Amino acid sequence: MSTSSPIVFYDIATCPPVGKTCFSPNPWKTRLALNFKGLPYSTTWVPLPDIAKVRSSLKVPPCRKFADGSDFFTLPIVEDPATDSSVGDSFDIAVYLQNIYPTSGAGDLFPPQTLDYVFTHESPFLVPLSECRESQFSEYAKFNMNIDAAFTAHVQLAVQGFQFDPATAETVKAEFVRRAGVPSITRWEDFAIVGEAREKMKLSLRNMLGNLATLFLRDTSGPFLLGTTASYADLIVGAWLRMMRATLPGSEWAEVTSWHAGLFGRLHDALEVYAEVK
Ligand SMILES: N[C@@H](CCC(=O)N[C@@H](CS)C(=O)NCC(=O)O)C(=O)O
Repeated sequence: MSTSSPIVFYDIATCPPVGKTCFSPNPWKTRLALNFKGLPYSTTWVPLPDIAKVRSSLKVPPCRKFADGSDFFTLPIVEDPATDSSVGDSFDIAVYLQNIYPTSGAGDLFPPQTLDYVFTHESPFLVPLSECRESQFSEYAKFNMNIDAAFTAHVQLAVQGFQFDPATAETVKAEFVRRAGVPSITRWEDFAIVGEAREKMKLSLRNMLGNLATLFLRDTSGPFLLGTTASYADLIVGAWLRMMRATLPGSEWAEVTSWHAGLFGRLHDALEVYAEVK
């Protein structure tokens, strides 16, 4: 199989400089996985309001729905000319890369391991997460879903730090307000969480990471879940950490990296080798 035509990776355009401000966690999972596999690829930056058009033009069906049941068109998508495939869900992309390029780059994205982390959340999310489908790597699929839930429950801490592309920022903010569909949110600024409520959510984030840390402490040779061997499970957590680093005020990111004896700061930094934006 030829890899001469590079893969095209579609990510969401953010504030210039291109590639310095990307914060979307699911595209980050894909970027980390592509770099882990050492595959040649280029990034196509898609303005958020154009995602539905681009996804439809690539004939990739939506993989997420809004609470009202309507289609939610998302990125990432990976288009691979080598197999004439387009894959449009970050988990499916990682599985695809593993199946098509099993030994490339750093090797196995899905080494067998127990990933028994469960996050429980009382109230439903404003926008439901993708469902966990049957997968060849079901332990990882469940972990992905639980990690998405765990970080999504704290995403309000990050929202005011989203660095939108100025060309579409106002449209995007208005769309997010519309999607929230709750009377208490009529302007973008209403998403902000400040003061005591913010401190409470930070404590909850700290506790959530503390529970997650117990999995990382099974092998203390670190910084990864399997000690010195990185897997897609580390990339899933690492992608959300990238999002947090890009969006939290610097002093709060410093707090996050100091919690739990610096475990998550070390994980974030250890994944820097797979974080190049191409
Ligand atoms: N299950 C999907 C979810 C993808 C997803 O939710 N992507 C978000 C960015 S992290 C998105 O494209 N949002 C577009 C929007 O909010 O309009 C995956 O893992 O790829």
